[in-house]
Amino acid sequence: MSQNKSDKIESMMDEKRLFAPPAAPSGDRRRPHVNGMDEYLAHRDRADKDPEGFWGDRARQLLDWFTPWDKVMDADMNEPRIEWFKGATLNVAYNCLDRHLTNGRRNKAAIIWQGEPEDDVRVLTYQMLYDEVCRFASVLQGLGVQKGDRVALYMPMIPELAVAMLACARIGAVHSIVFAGFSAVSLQNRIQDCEAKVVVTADAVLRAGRSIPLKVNVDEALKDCPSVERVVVVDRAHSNCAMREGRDMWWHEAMADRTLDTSCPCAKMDSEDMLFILYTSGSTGKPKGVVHTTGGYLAYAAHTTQWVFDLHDDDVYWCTADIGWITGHSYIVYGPLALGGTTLMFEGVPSWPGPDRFWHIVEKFRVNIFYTAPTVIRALMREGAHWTQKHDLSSLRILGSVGEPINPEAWMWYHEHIGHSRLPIVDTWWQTETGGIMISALPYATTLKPGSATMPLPGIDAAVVKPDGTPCGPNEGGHLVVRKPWPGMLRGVFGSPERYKSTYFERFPGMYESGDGARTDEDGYTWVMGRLDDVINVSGHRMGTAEVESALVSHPAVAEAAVVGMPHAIKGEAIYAYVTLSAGTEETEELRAALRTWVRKEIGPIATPEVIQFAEGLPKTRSGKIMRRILRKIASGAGSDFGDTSTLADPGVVQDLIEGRVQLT
Ligand code: 6R9
Repeated sequence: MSQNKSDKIESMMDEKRLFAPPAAPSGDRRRPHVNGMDEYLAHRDRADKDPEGFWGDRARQLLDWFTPWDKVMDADMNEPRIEWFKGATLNVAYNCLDRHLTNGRRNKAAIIWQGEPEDDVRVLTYQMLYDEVCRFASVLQGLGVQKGDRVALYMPMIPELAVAMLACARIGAVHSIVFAGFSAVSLQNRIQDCEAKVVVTADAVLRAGRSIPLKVNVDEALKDCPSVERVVVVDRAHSNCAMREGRDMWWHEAMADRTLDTSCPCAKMDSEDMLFILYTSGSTGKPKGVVHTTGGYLAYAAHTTQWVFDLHDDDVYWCTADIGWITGHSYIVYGPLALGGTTLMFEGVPSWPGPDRFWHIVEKFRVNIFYTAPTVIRALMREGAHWTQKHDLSSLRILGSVGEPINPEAWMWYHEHIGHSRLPIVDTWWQTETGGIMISALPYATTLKPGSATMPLPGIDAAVVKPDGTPCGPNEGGHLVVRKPWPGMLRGVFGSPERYKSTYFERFPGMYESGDGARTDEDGYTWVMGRLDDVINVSGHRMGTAEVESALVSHPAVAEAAVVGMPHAIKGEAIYAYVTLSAGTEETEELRAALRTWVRKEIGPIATPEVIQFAEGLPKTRSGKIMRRILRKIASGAGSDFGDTSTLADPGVVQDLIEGRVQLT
């Protein structure tokens, strides 16, 4: 464990402050969905005793099904075989759109979009969003996209992205969203892996006052993607990107076709049909295509959105994530829209044109529920609380946090300056693989402890276990696992059943292994410590060390590379790379800069190493395994206390590495 992590844990170990939940808002219409601890405990009790009854009821209450299921759950995590709502049929777009046209929400704002330029605001009512989705679903069908085909979405945060997702869901196509900050190489790998037939993109991304070309990356990626037949391009920035005749078409032209079938019927999907693939970093090799299916995922997204954010019909709800990550999938698009909520979608960055961008938007749209990441809080905290005081934040009711453990200092700042010392903060622990929130407070029920995600949601059997799978005692650190299946869990790693099994279900038979370390305190509160595997959490985003290493060694000057996480005040963790150069290559500042650019280009800006240390050799065991524990220690500034180094082939390298340590400026 790195210095950073142990510091964090120490400060969290001392954390004793308690914050009671606020009184419920008055009025029947605003009665919290889970009102008080007694209701919470009743749900938990029911879910423990009768999980199928509990989840069946929730799925029936929250979604419209074309045909009912034969069995709520048929699962065995040993195999693993996971099926939820077996035999039932439904459609995700129907649940997010069609049904709201006749239940009184037709003219309600489904999406409020704030573009980066202040005046770029679009509001799509449920009717308008429905019309757009039907049109684009017809466009996709016209391009030959059929049920089960994969469509890659590589887009900025614009409403067309949500439209494209729902259009895929409508016709049973599987979307695979690639974060627009990823490079052409990353895009290419993902398209190749899922064999997408169509790519939807935009000419450029508007970000921090600049227009960053995007379509060029698609052109680059498609040099070696034979599965892709057509590309649809949104003209976001009027940047005159190149269009390839016969392959590329403009979104606005395709949508203007008056012969399109604007009532495009919903495909009847089996509950276990694939809804989307989302790639995420693991500890080894290439990113994994996490597979989510229709019924269980949507039921779980809707269920958690309703309970954790207490979403009501007249709320304006804002999750600041990018839809390129799972948080945006579940908590900007699917969860809120399934519930008929109003979801705010934002293009841009928190710091431009000023560090009060978010607070300005909260005031502008009277946001009630605000969900963001600790890295954002820390960055804005550094700019000073006076930026928050310029705005009326009194509309806020609930605050949320996701992506990494929130350190108590950031929690307190969030609570005092954004929550005016009265709002609950739901710190939500979950993963791409879990589909939705797993461990979190419920805003009107749970007493909070800053830095703890509190307790598993009702029906979620999360536990901290020892390496042999038996439960840890109070405050004993161990592996965070889930011992019972839940509807939102992943159903596979695309194209790789072995990797699915070995990554999540092998080490602890019959349980789901999260890869995170945690402890449970004497009150049953969970404190997540971070990854136990070789995954770094940079600004709340997962980055596999193996991915960055493989990008580095693909550079001709590099012989060997080892990458670890180092503590970083804003990002939580940053990337520290140790690089051994090929014989005869000189260690220069130019090369250092070139390697950083190289990684950016290979993977994307989030993978850029903060520090590159040139090293003569790496600390290896006699069997050739790099001892990352030592590298992590050195990166975090330690000069001694390296634990047992007796298995090192050459103990001398440690001292050399300490001497060559690069200080952050
Ligand atoms: C939703 C998301 C998952 C990893 C996860 C853990 C870390 C996320 C957290 C948290 C502590 C929280 N993580 N939320 N750690 N407290 N509230 O972030 O998914 O991108 O797959 O990352 O993020 O380490 O394993 P994903």
